[in-house]
Amino acid sequence: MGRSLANAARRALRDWIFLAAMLSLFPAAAAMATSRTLLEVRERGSLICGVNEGLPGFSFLDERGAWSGFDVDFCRALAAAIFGDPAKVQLVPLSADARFKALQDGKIDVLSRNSTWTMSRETDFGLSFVGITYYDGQGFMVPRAMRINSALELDGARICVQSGTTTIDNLVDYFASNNMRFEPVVSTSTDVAVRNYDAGLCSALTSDLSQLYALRLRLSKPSEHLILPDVISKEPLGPAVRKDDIEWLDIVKWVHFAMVNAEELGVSSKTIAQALRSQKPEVMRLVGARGNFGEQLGLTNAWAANVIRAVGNYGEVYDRNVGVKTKLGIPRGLNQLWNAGGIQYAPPIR
Ligand SMILES: N[C@@H](CCC(=O)N[C@@H](CS)C(=O)NCC(=O)O)C(=O)O
Repeated sequence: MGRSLANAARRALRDWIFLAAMLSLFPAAAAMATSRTLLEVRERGSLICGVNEGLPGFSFLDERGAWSGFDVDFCRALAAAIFGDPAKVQLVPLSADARFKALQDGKIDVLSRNSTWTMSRETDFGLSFVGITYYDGQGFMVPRAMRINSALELDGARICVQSGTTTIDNLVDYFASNNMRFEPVVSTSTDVAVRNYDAGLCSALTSDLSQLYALRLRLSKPSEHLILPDVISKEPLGPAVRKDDIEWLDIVKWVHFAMVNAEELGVSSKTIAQALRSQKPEVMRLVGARGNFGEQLGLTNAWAANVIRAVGNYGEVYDRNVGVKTKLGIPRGLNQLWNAGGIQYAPPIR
């Protein structure tokens, strides 16, 4: 009897100590949830974002030294979410071969460079893709003079392609599965691939379709080249981060989702002032008028409003950089919102 009482007392004491420890630890645990990368970025005063060395519409440096593009805008959106200022970003141009190692080695905080999400890129380099900002697929460009209508007519062709890409692997698979042969003309940079193709060294240039639209603009006679209708792969493009900082992954992921949700809710850089006065619960949560979603990420509650004011919602970024009114002229297609015929779909902020 005496012993069971003593045991009960011991158990009660143990439970009490456990509870007290939990209660005292909990706020500390919440504070510890702050991303290490975020702390470094704040300390440094700018975000370091890896981008393409030069791909019109996605990441492009003009003669006046100004960067523009869909991927560059994502870097700016992230800077706006963190600092309230889209200019607090250093862009680091990276080749296809160098990009994942640069991220793994901590040379950049995030990679936003027309990169396809594949399993081995995550497992080999210790990375996580944050989402799919652009649904793409691989295609072929050929001179119109060849008078072909399908990639299946390319048996035996010389094909210009870039190393360090999913493109080259898909090319091998596609020709093998269709019992066709090809001769690869491999370059380590797009510049060389385009120059080789323009000089007539290959009958076709293969790349992600979005990139073919961009690269066609660089040819001496763009209108003389045709992008074939075949789409031979899935190329889900998106930003990537290192796997060892899940709180950072959350920040980058929710910036993308906030931009997609903003478009769905009709909140844009032009309507953000009205949105801040909105009484719609979903809009209020997005712009920080209800809840503390930004603080939960280690940011301020104005995080998404700052992104939308500075860079715009997903549709604005698409239209400005690659949409039908730009030189690239790429229809929204799969990148239309899910409720408008596409597959861009973001989890709710709630
Ligand atoms: N999405 C594919 C292809 C990405 C890629 O790097 N494409 C080349 C061909 S256009 C490119 O952007 N090159 C630009 C460069 O290396 O500067 C991947 O992630 O592997």
